[in-house]
Amino acid sequence: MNNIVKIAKLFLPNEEILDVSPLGNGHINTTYLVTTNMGKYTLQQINTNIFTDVEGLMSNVEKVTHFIRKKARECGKDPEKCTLKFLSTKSGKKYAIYKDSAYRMYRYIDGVYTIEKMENPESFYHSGIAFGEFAEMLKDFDASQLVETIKNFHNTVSRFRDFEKAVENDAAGRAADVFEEIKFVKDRESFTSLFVEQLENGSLPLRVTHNDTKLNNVLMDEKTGLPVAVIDLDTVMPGSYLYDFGDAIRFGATKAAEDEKDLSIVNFEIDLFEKFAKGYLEMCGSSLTDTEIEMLPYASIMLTLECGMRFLGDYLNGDIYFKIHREGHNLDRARTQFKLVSDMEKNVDNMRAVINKILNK
Ligand code: ADP
Ligand code: GN1
Ligand code: MG
Repeated sequence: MNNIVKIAKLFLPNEEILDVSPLGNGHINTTYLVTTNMGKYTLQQINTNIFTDVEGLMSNVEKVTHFIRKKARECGKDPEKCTLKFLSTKSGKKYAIYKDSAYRMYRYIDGVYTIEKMENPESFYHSGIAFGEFAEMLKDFDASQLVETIKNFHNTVSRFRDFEKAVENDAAGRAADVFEEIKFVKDRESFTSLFVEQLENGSLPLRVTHNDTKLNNVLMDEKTGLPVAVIDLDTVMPGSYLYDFGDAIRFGATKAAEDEKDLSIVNFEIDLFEKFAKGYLEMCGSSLTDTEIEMLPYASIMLTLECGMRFLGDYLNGDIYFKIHREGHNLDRARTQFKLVSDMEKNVDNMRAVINKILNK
């Protein structure tokens, strides 16, 4: 922790660091809560194996948070609380390099909590509102200002190719033991091109999207349970509303944790789907095209399948991307995703009926 104190000082030269403790449960960055004599801050080590262009990344999040603050002011919201506010170092940069690693610091938003597992359905409705509002706020953001922080992030065709390579290379010697799971993905190859083709031929529009709409990327107010801010903005880039909708459903439309080992309790729940869809569509439904609306049930399946193949691919590669906390962690995660995909495939009509009900169609 000594190094962390030194790094914190690069952003806070005039404050006394009283405490540093680990924060949150993200799979990518390493996050700390820093308490000083003047206030609280979040210090993050950026995972530069994944985000190789730190300059481009920080320029993206600066532009996006600046834009959100402006929008918040326009509609009478507290601009200091509704998004991340990054601190500068002495040299005026929004990040610091220390021993080959990149760090950034932002103001800690106090009085909030994040949800790691769906327990209260109402909070899923509220996260729908948060991500729907986020989409609506960024509707007129000029996408050409953003660099692509991770190439082909939700390109499921390229994700499938990466998966095939992981199977072929079998770097950790694990492929033979997960034959069933590999087959599950391979059986769905033709499905993986559905959105890629529609984006290419223009039947789906390109939007500015969050791209990582996991429930724990929304800060909730401790007192009211209402959403305060959407965080983890590293993957904000041109994308599709279907990515944000599908990824949120993937994580929240089940009461089971993403890494639950007992698959008998991993079930897709249509009532939870309805909660998120209602919040999301109340905020941005009028901006969606007919094709986007028609594709929402498939978005749930696509993003869940994509995440499952990323987890399984990482397991095969020897756990080099997602942080793991136990042996077989990525395999457990992949299995929950595949169980949800199977459930969702049986629920396409039900999902469609829910969407139509919400939109009064
Ligand atoms: P990762 O990319 O690793 O998921 P995040 O930016 O999502 O990184 O941060 C990880 C976790 O840290 C979040 O899920 C949240 O619980 C917590 N966290 C991050 N920023 C804040 C903040 N400003 N206020 C309160 N909690 C935060
Ligand atoms: C990662 O950073 P975090 O934990 O919010 C990942 C997402 C996955 C998610 C699965 C940059 O999200 O794409 O859907 O894990 N983020 C990145 O839980 O790869
Ligand atoms: Mg996160």
